[in-house]
Amino acid sequence: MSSQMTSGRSMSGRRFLCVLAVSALSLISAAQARAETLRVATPYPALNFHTQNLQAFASAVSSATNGGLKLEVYPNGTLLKPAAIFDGVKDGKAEAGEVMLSTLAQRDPLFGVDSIPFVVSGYNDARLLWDASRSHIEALMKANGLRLLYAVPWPPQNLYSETPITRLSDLKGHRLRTYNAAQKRIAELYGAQAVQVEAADLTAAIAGGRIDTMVTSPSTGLETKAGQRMTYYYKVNAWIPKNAVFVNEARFAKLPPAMQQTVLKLAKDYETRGWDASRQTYERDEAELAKTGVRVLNPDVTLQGDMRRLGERLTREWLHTAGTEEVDILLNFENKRSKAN
Ligand code: PCA
Repeated sequence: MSSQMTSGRSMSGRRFLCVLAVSALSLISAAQARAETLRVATPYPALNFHTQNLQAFASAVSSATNGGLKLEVYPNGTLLKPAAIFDGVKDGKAEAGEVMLSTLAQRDPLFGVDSIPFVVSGYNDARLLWDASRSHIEALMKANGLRLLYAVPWPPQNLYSETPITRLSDLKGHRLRTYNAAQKRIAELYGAQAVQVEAADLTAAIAGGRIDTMVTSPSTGLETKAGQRMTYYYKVNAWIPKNAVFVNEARFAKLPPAMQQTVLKLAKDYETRGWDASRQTYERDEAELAKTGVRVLNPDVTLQGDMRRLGERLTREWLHTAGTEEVDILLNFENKRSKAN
């Protein structure tokens, strides 16, 4: 009797545990069912510092929401082709994306404000220009159904070449790799052939000799083994372009409000981290580039003069296509800069 009771008690105890386990499992699967996933498309390689910052942002979002929100990062244009990311996120083919802002300059000159040559002279200037332009870019994204999360700069853009360049007219006849409208204009002005190449195809384009000159960061030069062909590298410091990470606004609005706040707060943190990473990457990658046989050079006085004139010309041209809003941004930037110096 007493043994029956014991076993009866233990049976009901076991049943109780089973019920507990089953309901715990169903709670977990309900949470998983509720877990939100946003796919993030980026054109850039997994090991690039932008993508690593994005991955770290995604992990931070996942931890802060206890796995409730997952950002799945697809590097190298694997989810959407680089040129299709902006429209793809707008149209809901991916929930979020990363693009370099100036690749969108043909849609609106505002997107090209950070790639007018020789407007900023370094990271501090780049930061002031971002302070002056951020709200405008945010509004422009919003008008496209997108929510800006953060923006992080590439290191300064320098000139690579297979042969020495002492003046800009030396670009004549070269195959200049281009990634935005400003670079196409430079090719046109100096009689170079513009060859549009996405970052994901750049290693092959260099190895295959499709291009013999380019303007990009030491990071991208290193990642694409530029030094195997282009052993001249001039620190012209042409501009500091930024990548922006954004999400489809309608999709974002469907997330629980607390989750939205978490994402926006972390986006701020990862913008700051991204800027720091960019500065550190610049120094490090330029030193690494030199080790691969690239001659890291300061531009000749003639080249410097040409660059200054090019900057003035492209600023004028940009202002022609721009409206009062764009002019205001540059004035606001100049004001901030004169106060800072
Ligand atoms: N690397 C990217 C964009 C700017 C940069 O430094 C590229 O060359 O495509």
